[in-house]
Amino acid sequence: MATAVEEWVEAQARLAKPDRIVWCDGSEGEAYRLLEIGMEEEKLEGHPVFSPLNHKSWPKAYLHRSHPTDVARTEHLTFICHSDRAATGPNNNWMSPKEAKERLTHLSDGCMRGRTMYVLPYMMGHPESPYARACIQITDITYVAVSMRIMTRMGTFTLDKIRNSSNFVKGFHSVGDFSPDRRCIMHFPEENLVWSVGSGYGGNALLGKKCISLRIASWQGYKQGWLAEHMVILGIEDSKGHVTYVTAALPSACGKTNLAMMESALPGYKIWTIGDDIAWLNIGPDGRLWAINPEAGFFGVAPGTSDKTNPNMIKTLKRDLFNPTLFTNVALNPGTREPWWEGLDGPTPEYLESWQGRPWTGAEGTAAAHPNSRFTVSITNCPTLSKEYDNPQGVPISAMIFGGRRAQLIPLVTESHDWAHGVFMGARMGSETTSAAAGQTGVLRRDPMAMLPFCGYHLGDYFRHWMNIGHRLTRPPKIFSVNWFRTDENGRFIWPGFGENMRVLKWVIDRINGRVSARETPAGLVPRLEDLNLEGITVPKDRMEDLLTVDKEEWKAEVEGIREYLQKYKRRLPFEIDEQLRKMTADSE
Ligand code: GTP
Ligand code: SPV
Ligand code: MN
Repeated sequence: MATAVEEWVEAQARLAKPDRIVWCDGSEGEAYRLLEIGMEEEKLEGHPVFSPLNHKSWPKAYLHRSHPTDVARTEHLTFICHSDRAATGPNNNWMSPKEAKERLTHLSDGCMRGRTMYVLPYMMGHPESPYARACIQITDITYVAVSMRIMTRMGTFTLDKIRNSSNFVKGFHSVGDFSPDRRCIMHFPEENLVWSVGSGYGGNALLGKKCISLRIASWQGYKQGWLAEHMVILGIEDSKGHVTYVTAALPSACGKTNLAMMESALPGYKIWTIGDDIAWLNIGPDGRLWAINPEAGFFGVAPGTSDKTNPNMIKTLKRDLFNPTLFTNVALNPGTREPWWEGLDGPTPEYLESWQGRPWTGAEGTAAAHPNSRFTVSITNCPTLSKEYDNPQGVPISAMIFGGRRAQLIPLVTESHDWAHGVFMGARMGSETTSAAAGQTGVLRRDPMAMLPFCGYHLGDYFRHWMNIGHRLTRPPKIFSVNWFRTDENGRFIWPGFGENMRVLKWVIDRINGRVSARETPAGLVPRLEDLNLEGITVPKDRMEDLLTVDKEEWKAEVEGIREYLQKYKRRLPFEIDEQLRKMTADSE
């Protein structure tokens, strides 16, 4: 008798009509066989799906060039298809499940003709974790199959977990004809189903990531009493060897990966990496919040990654240990077959091919690597990987940090007064947009908890859910906000960032342990300058003061912006958020 998984896969095959079906076992050998197929058989815009890079300098590295219109998440083509439209909120595009299925059935009918359908059984989370989820994705491109092998725990053990139950999250993926007109990423939270056609890009196509581990999981968490968040998880070891675990939510391309594997500029401190993008948070029997990283790899932004900014990532990428490493839409030095991107160490090679494979001289005024070019690499290659990474229970969280990219106003670091104020701090976050999503960059948008594009239900209900989680925690983490991105009158970053961010994390730990006091501002509690370790830092003292000052007039405008934005969620906002809004408005007058 066919299992529920087999029945589902067969039904998808009847619709998509692939020439053949391959059930993947998730072995490393299989990943290399798929790479061979991608190098020899599959073509995309005339070039192979994969080409090998220089394996002397970049072991196991392969280049993938995407379709030129398929380089970032497309939020306007992303839908939540819930039977109750009101449940999805103004923060999501909605389509009725019936209409969405009709559209998808039409787009998917015969979409795999002449192609292979790969069936990928994988776990989000350690298979032994009570918080893990079993998932099945089908796809018709080797790029996605290999990427999923790197990004998740893929293997037949998943099928043993599922057995004959229907308790698995389903993902249908086809690149279709890559046309943006026939592209859509649809989520069916009531059916544990994601259906994505027309894109091969990360967040649109590696369905275990944003689609399942955030949009579907956030809805499950809402129903079941836990949180799925766009957060890094890291351990901070102090000079006495004590490790404090914290999470941090920053919007796309705002510094999560860099923070997760930072090389501390403060002697005696060390960062241990657990996750760089997604955290699942459950309340433990001890009344604390415990975090696991459901993923098994990094899908990181290439530009700006160097030995100076993120030496641990360069080491990860060059390590000859587990799995192939993929580079997507970076530039290529055709002479040496080495990948290149803006911000990489060393001189710019004389001759480069752009991310689209065309000769590049720099005269074009455009970047050689796409600004959202990325690498896909196994987390197990990371030299700072925490020994707790595979712990099925996760790690206990002492602080949560919200951040954004703000050229003005928002202080380097701020602490909230309590849980409700902290949730409000997350809810009011704004950030200037980046190239991780299609559309204009550098525009300020409100991005509550860095979850605006990823919360699978009404943000008003989400804020209430956060408040409820707080009521159930007897030892809640402290909540902070950070901003690494304040600029001077010439548009240059004032704060050096990267490894120097350790100075801010140290203050966070000192506050957790009650070692230092803090100063009140309209935005919350900020450090006294003398409590920050600034030894060896080049930022002048008055500039440092600026980074910790909240301009009253600018803050008033900010308060107005926040109020206007949160108005959208009005009827579903929890009363605690209303209270915080009132208090903030009164304090700013
Ligand atoms: P997603 O993978 O899209 O979720 O992005 P992310 O939040 O992991 O961002 P990532 O760490 O990849 O950083 C994105 C960009 O911000 C890169 O170009 C980094 O070089 C830059 N960046 C990261 N941290 C800092 C920092 O502390 N200061 C400054 N100025 N730039 C930073
Ligand atoms: C992000 O955009 O937040 C990413 C990359 O981490 S993607 O997987 O495309 O969502
Ligand atoms: Mn992300």
